[in-house]
Amino acid sequence: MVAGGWTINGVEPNGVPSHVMEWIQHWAEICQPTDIHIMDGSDEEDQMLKKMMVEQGVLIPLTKYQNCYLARTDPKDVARTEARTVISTKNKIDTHPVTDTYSGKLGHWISPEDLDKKIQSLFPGCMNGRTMYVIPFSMGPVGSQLSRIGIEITDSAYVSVCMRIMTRVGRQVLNVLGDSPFVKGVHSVGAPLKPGEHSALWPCNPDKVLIAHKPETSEIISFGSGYGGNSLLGKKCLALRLGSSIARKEGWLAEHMLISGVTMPNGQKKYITAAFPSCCGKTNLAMLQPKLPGYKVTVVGDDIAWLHPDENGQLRAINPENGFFGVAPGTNFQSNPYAMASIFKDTIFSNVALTPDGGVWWEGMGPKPKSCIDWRGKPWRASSSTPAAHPNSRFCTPLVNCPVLDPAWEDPHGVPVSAIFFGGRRPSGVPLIYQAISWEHGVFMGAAVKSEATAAAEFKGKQIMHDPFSMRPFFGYNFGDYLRHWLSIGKLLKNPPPIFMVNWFRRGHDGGLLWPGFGDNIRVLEWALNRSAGQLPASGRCVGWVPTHDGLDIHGLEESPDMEALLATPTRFWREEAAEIRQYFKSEIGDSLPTEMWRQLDKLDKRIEVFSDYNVEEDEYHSYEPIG
Ligand code: TSX
Ligand code: MN
Repeated sequence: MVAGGWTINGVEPNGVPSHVMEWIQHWAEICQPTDIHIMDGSDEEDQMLKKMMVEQGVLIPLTKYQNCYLARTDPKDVARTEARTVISTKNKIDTHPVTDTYSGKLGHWISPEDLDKKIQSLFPGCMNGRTMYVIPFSMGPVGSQLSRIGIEITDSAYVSVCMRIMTRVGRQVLNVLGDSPFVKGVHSVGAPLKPGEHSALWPCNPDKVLIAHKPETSEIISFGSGYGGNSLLGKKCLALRLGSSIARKEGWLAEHMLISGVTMPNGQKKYITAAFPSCCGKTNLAMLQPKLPGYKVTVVGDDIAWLHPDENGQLRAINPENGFFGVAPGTNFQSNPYAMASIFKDTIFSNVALTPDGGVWWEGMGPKPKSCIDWRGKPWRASSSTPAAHPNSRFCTPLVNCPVLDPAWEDPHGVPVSAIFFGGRRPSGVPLIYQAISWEHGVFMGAAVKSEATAAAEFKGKQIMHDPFSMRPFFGYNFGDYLRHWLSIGKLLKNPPPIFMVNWFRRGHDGGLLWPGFGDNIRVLEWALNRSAGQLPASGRCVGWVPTHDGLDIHGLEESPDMEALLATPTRFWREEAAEIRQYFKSEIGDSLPTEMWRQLDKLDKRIEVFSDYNVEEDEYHSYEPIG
């Protein structure tokens, strides 16, 4: 019995460390749940929770598949809520690089006092009529030196079953924890029930959403939203926002990156990491089906990488996650055959369409069904003008389902990193691939990443937006300090992995895409890995090292790509780009920007003029129709 009158799982709790019990009790007294359930992570528990949610109508069993379910969210709770996501530090400058021209784009700051007031106004009684689930979870293999333990309190059973997919959940985590500190996550959908009152199928409180991080005390507070990115606290909140802050203190990096193994025809295997903003196909690249004979790609992770310099000065990566939380629309047997082979068992879908045979459908999955039930639960016909699945609908699937999961996916020491990729969706000016001249130049390239706007966040329309390191919504501390930290990590590495920029999305004068992408991207990875092995010449240009005219293997492509157009570095474009980056650095980062970044920008300016004779001009900035 916990003081205050709660029994746990209906019994006396045992084996739960006392500092954990005290913390649970503290929040139970504030939130006033009906009962408390500490998750053990067992199959029986999982089935019990799913059965309960099916009876409540929260989950719909997908009879076409094995152990798959559909959840439909409230239409007001379909994505991360960036404007309501805050970091709380004593000093604003520890969160956001500038205080005078503060835009909030690189993180919203709130004072600890103001956050406390908000918590006190939101949480008392917020779990009335609900069960409080306690989820002990490990980010990274249980017991690995590189892993971190968190505990999430939530009043959502949906969150509990999704956390069990996305992280390692169970009592073994508490055994490893012992009396050590842990990351404290508190989540409530913010929809308490009065006695006898029925819950909404997707309880939430959109007007009062708050996603708060306290890096100074390792706490996460999430209120009002059940959407994954806001409520599965191990993912963006712990592994990226708090993670990046912990990593800075401890001398490693927490990044928004996929990790994949690439086995070459000679049998050699190299691991790569890659950071792309949303809508660039990170999950598709992570489990690429290569279209060059003899190549094999295996996946370690598709979203988050924790990168540690080891004692030999080698950078090593672990995936802190245990599952894929992927965007469904656009996923099909051509774009991502291995995702399609993963997601039709043990998966929780959110906001996809339900087909009459108990299956799922989404835009870009394949032929339209004649009719189905759309993500809002309304009848939908092929002639309907609204999408059947929400554009941000998701599959939540355990990594072990993936047929090309890398054998070292759970290696407690991580995998060695041979190359780091940045990328963006750039319709013009940016080559298919180029290589940084140095680690410092690579850090500059990461800082200058831009991409056509995202669907996952709340922005509308197509705009080319800055998304440095693809981390813009996920920085846990001052971006200027983050850049300094990246520069210092480079100095710890014996042979820093080469850094590349890729762009699958360049368009020609006619507006058509210049590169086939998908499985043919292996040709680009091949070039990068050969470069990193020092086996290829390259052409020095304003942006860095670009493939020579015959540098990339394009044999066997159905249509011969215009390599000249794909690799061009037009002078007029790059003058404008460099000036725009300078403006961005000045206004958004200001005095926090490391001097090395100004130096890199000056060097880029110089190279643009020195190499201007070599750079093909693009006639006009063309307009184009989006495809697909
Ligand atoms: O994921 C993508 N990748 C990486 C794949 C490993 N996408 C999808 C982005 C949205 C999530 C791509 N889209 C890629 C790509 O390389 N390239 C493109 C653009 C493109 C779209 C369609 C075709 C070619 C390129 N061709 C046809 O549809 C026939
Ligand atoms: Mn992501």
